Amino acid sequence: MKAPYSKIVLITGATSGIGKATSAKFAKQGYNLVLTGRRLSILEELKKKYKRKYAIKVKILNFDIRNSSATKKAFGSLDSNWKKIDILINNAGLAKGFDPIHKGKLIDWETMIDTNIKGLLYMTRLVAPGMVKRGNGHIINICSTAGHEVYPKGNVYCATKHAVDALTKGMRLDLTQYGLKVSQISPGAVEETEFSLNRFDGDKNKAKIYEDYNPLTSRDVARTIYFVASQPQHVNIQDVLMMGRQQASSTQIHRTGRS
Ligand code: NDP
Ligand code: 8X3
Repeated sequence: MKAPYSKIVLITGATSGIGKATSAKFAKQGYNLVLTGRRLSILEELKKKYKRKYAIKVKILNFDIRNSSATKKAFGSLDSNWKKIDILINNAGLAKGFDPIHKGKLIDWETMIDTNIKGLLYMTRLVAPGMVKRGNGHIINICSTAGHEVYPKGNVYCATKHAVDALTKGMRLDLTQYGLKVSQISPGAVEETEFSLNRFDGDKNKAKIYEDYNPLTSRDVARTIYFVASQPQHVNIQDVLMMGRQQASSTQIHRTGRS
């Protein structure tokens, strides 16, 4: 099904996991896409695939979102029509490390803060002024259950996601008066992502945390993001807190097997 008109969706962190699944969902619905990430070859593959399969237009922006000038330069490379973003999905983010606070690595803390908080802010600062000028736009931040509760050894990751929660609320307070919507999605554990592998620095054994229960899949989250984005103009879903059926909270997962 084609979108009602050629809306443009910018998705940060589209090379993997939730961002990639979300790009597939919006592509299928006929939206034009701006896809970002550091891995150029994956962005190029997605662009080729979506253009062929869905006849949509796709732009790719290849940059590190921790770098404010690289982010500005990448967004600035779009022509004026492509800069008119209808939906910004602030998804790029990660967890690094799983240590108690007295053993945490500074580099992990800096990576999470620079990506999850500062990167989200850089992108928003570039896209939001155009939305305000046009009196229209939707910002969807990817938060987490970790933005609503804190778990042992989650310290800094949880702090960055609490910051995302605060920023979603702050953005909404500032932008509603201009006709913008601001939403967030707060998922529990999600598989079909590189999240766990990144958190444990590529250690495949430590990253095996989904084998004895069914967490959410990246497609579950993508479907929910699309649902939030496709509500009637007068409706804004502010937050969706979602977990797999066997997860009750960050610390309570019933590892009773997979179906
Ligand atoms: P993935 O690791 O699969 O995807 C992360 C994406 O972020 C990749 O596309 C990656 O692209 C991009 N990214 C990371 N760092 C940077 C950077 N410095 N510059 C640009 N892009 C970057 O993880 P998920 O899909 O799971 O994560 C997506 C979001 O969902 C994150 O914000 C995460 O915190 C959140 N989340 C994840 C959950 C989970 O259990 N998986 C649960 C709740 C929330 P590239 O490497 O190409 O740069
Ligand atoms: C990802 C979910 O529980 O690993 O944000 O923090 S969790």
